[in-house]
Amino acid sequence: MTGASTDAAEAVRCLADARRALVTSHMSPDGDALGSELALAELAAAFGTDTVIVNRDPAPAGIAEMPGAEVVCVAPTTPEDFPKGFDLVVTLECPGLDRPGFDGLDALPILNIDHHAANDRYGELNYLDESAPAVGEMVLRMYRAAGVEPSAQAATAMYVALSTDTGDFRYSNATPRAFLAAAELVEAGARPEQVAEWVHQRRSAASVRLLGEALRTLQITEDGRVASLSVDADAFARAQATPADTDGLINVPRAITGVIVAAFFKQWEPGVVRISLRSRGAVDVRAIAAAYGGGGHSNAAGCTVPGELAAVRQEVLARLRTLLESGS
Ligand SMILES: [Mn+2]
Repeated sequence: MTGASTDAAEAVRCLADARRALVTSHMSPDGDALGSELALAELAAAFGTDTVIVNRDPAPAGIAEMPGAEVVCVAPTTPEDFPKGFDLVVTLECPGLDRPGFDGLDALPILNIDHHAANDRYGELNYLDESAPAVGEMVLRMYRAAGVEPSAQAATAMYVALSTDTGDFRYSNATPRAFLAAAELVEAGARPEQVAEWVHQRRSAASVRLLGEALRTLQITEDGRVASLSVDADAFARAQATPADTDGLINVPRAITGVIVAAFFKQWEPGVVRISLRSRGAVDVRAIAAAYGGGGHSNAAGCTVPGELAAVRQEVLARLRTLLESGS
């Protein structure tokens, strides 16, 4: 272990010295995971380093349309010739070595590239930068350090990483660094309108039907501060939807004027209710999630509660009202 470094040039040397690298990211990969992997693989190729990208889970359908994504292997285990046929593992966006969902990655030296505040520093080299808006931006820094120009395809991949991790440049990590990187990537051939199409215009019909089901359950407290939605097993069946189709539903009640706390309850199987919570300002919904064994951040948390939907919803909403009344 060599500790942590924010020096992109060191990461470049590590990648360039390798003969063949296994590149991976976290389970349920997002735009930053996939975009960073593809861009890193192109950079590696510029040094003559072969790469195999392996993820445990497929990427969301729209994001998987980005050019080059077809080279990614989705598999439950590392390739048969791992570790023998490789001399480096590169993990992208993985604060812990459990995140990729593969056993035995530590059989080889690891180049750990991440921007999460809490990273276990499990790598031979840990290229970490918590002020980076996305890991994709850290990979762009590697291109700069190496003096390599990204192709339009790699620029697109890094733009996907950057725009998804910053919520289309709306979150607090939409820093000057993020905009500078975006300008450079668009200059290199990334097309924001094309990326927005992949990210935002690829909803499943089932998810839209499920939104209709969920909206019928909208409840707003009398003071207007708590809004909630739910989806039960019947609603899933009517919408022909799966749990993945609930992605982003929590943002609907959260967007209502005056709402401080938003909650979303889903019951897919008997006896288990999954809950997502969002809040504004000093209201700490993680405390509620933690009381049920869940976790997250102060303004975005989740938990799984045994029981049936109606009763769980009532109980959690009562707790949320108490939380708000306690002076937050
Ligand atoms: Mn990220």
